[in-house]
Amino acid sequence: MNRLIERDQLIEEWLYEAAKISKKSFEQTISVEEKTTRTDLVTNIDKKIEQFFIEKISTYFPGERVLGEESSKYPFTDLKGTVWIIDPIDGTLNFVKQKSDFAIMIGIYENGIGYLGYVYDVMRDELYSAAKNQGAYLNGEQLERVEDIPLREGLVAISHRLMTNENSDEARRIGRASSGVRMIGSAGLETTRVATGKLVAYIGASLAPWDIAAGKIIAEELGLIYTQLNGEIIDMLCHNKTVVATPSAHKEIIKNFK
Ligand code: 2AM
Ligand code: CA
Ligand code: CA
Ligand code: CA
Repeated sequence: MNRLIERDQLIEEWLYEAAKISKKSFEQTISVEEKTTRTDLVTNIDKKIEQFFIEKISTYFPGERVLGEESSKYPFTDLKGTVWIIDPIDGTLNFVKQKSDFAIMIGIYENGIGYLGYVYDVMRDELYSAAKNQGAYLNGEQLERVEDIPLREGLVAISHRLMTNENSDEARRIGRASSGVRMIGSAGLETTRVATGKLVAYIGASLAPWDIAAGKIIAEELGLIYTQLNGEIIDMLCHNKTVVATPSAHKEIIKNFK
């Protein structure tokens, strides 16, 4: 069997198993800890899912590195070789407070270049995936390239932190120039909304590689532009202020942050 298809099938099986761990946890008491602030949380389930992936990868793909939000030393020094960038639960605040709107995400990079990306919206049972130069898929159905809708004709998602802290004047200006602002609270799910044309852009405050890795591969396969907010390419070794958008919305948004 083709090695890529084999790898893809395994990853999908693991994602469904990880999703079961997350859903099963709703029947138990979840233990929640604060990391840096009262809104920066980690639960025992984030850690359990990340550990689950690390064990699978070391068994099936020994020698490939894993960079995971809850277990890796950050910032990273390089992305040499095959690197799995994992966010075990994207939208932990939503997971804890809403039991929905969270995603499990895996991006695989080869010497820094995105090669496979997965964003699994657990509660909607929607698996977004992409392989470089082979298109993006939703539950196995190929997604259409996104129409190049301008900012004024579309909805934008702007991160809570950007809206309430840094750059809030610019963020408000972009909001006013759009058809409306929406906030979900999961960078991965906001990116998949742009990927399906429901939003024209998502602006992230200070996203880590695991917030970006999977969604960026999916977005780029569909003709979207994913960069830093000043228009520079994403630095996958550190935090970035980000924008993922249609080409015309992207142009208009970065003008505001240059
Ligand atoms: P997380 O849930 O995996 O931490 C929330 O707006 C989005 O920003 C989520 O995708 C969240 O990912 C991400 N994020 C990154 N750093 C964060 C932080 N320090 N506090 C809250 N959310 C953060
Ligand atoms: Ca987190
Ligand atoms: Ca995240
Ligand atoms: Ca996370």
